[in-house]
Amino acid sequence: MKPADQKRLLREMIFYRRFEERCFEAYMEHKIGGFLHLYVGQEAVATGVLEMARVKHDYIITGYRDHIHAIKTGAPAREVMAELYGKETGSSRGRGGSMHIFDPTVNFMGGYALVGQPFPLAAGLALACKHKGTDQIAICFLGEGANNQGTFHETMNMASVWKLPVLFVCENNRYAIGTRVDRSTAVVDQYKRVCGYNIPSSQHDGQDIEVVMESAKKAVDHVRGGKGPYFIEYLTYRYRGHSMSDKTALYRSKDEERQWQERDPIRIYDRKLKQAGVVTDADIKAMEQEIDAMIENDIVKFAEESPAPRVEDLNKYVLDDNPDPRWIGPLQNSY
Ligand SMILES: Cc1ncc(C[n+]2csc(CCOP(=O)(O)OP(=O)(O)O)c2C)c(N)n1
Repeated sequence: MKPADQKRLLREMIFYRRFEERCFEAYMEHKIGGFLHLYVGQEAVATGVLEMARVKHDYIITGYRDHIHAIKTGAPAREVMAELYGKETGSSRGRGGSMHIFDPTVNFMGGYALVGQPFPLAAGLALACKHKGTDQIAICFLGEGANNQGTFHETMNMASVWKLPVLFVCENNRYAIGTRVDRSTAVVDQYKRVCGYNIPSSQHDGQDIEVVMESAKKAVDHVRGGKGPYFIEYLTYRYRGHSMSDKTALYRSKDEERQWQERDPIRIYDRKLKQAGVVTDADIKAMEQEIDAMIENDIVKFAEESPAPRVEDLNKYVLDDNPDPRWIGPLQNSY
């Protein structure tokens, strides 16, 4: 990879971290309401996998921890922030909030609150790609907790039988809300769970973006090459609680948190890039300052100054005869 691309990826991960931390602050200021699940600590997974996808071409879908997946797919960050603020300019016109970011103009098919819901939707998107005969694939990101849903098993079976072009990315951050994986799941290594469906799979370090990219490339090539689904598991960790209603995370030890923070994805990568002479401490400092200014003066400002949806528009976008004009083109072309 060229040094300019390495630098760009480091910058992206720093941006995603700062974006999420700024969301935390806005929530504490009561600017953002409802649910908010932050992605801090897991940045290398979405960044690395989607770097290997063809974004805006492939279909991307995920659960409620979705802001960064949407942005990396190409949804404008200011629209994602405006969505969190519940504003009319948001990705879902302020109707969805944090868990329902949706932007079909870039083939980002959501953001879903129900655990396991995206599995069959991803299979459906992959089936559409297969019928259309394009080289598009569907990529479905979900946590390890979702793998205990019935939809997981139903989807794995059909995806395998029909050899669908779908990549399942399991972000194993060890906890489903407050339940550690070994307390809920008989087979702790998630990648082993799809053997019964004859789906090839592998498990990797999710904190080192280079490892993520290398493994994701092989998985994407497999799926795009017409060989059917692939299931890839990344071992990762969320630093914050499950959501804003879980501020203390008392179900895990401080020691464990510290050990994972020592394997911080941004630190791992910036150390590598510094050793390779690609960036200096001064470059990183400058990046952070530029990012913070952009988040404040562009992204947050846009969200704060945007109008709220009007009460008169309560029914807008609810019925089929009144769709959002922004979405008609992309959706019609899709199906
Ligand atoms: C169908 C359904 N059941 C239960 C819940 C409540 N719930 C929300 S998040 C969650 C845990 C999911 O954990 P995981 O899939 O590992 O994702 P993570 O939060 O770790 O990213 C549960 C049980 C839900 N949203 N939907």
